[in-house]
Amino acid sequence: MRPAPRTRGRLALLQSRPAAADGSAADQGGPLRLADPELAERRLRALLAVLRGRRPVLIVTHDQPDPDALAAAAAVRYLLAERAGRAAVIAHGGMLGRPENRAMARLLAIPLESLSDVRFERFGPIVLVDTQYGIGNHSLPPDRVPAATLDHHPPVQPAVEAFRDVRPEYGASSTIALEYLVAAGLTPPTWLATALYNGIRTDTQDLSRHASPADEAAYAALGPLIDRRVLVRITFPPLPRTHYALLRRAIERAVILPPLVVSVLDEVRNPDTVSEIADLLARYEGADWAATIGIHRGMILLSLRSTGADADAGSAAARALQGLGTAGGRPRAAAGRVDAHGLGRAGRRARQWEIVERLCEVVGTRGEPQPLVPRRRLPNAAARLWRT
Ligand SMILES: [Mn+2]
Repeated sequence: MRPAPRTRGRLALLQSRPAAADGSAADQGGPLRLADPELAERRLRALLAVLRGRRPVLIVTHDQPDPDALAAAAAVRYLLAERAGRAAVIAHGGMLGRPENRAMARLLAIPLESLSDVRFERFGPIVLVDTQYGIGNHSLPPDRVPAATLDHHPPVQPAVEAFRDVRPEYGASSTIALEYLVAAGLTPPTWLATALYNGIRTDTQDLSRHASPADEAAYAALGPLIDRRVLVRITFPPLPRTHYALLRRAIERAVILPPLVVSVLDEVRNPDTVSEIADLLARYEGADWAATIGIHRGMILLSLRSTGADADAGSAAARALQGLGTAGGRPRAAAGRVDAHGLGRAGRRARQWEIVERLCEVVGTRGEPQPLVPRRRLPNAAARLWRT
């Protein structure tokens, strides 16, 4: 175990940081001051206490883990290794969908296992990261109760775990995880700092979306520690030819139903495609709402984005899927899913357009539907949504 510098009450992240030659990046950084160092230490002790034991810890993220989930999970694994001499495995359901997320795991060497390969009897306690027991976005079987949870999504039910640290006011689980490292007197190595920075960066859109003062402090403290060349390679990874075909299909299918732009993708091989296309459509200058809908393994997936001033994507998605499925999210970004296993191929496709129709209702669509890019005619289902 590496000895780490530690000062009580003033937990410095970057005490021995050399000054940057050009004085640029380093000026924005500085030691991470915890708002309440004693609380952070209490939380650290409580977390390590519930994770005591000899068998490896199982760290579980939500399915299709995003950069924030990957980074926070990697930080917990690092903390356990450094402070408890404890092995841990990070496991998730689904796949690493976005090319950016695959590049992150590869370039930062974050080891991941598929939850479906996990033999639970090999493991000791379970930690849920960036998700919670009772939230439908992870694949931990319900009879496996976690010992601990670190998350920043609003709690959905009373705690079942011995230790729960859920902070909905935070923009990223990475910020929460970093505070544990700091409380433990650990400075994240370059790869982990880069991961945490990327986690905060993506979950808060560069601190523009749902960022708390704690996220801002963490981001600033991490800045001088990261490898910016690697971060650029993660942000702009090489794309396979299939990716361009996918973009073409999504754009061709996009329909403007003012103030909404929506693309209905039908079957997608990769469920992250749905959120990726929603992010792309959200940049269309002529709409306040962007939605993407697709089908993956019998589930209909919805991603909703809002760019309007008072819009709330989370509650809009919940209203659109009410009685059909589950949804949740934040004012700018939300996701939902509808179980369509009972429907045939045609039924599933029709159900997607039923969701579009409900979205139109929720956001108050008016005016004639138009294709986003010129094409001979609208999809029939879109043409039928014409309303006066
Ligand atoms: Mn997150």
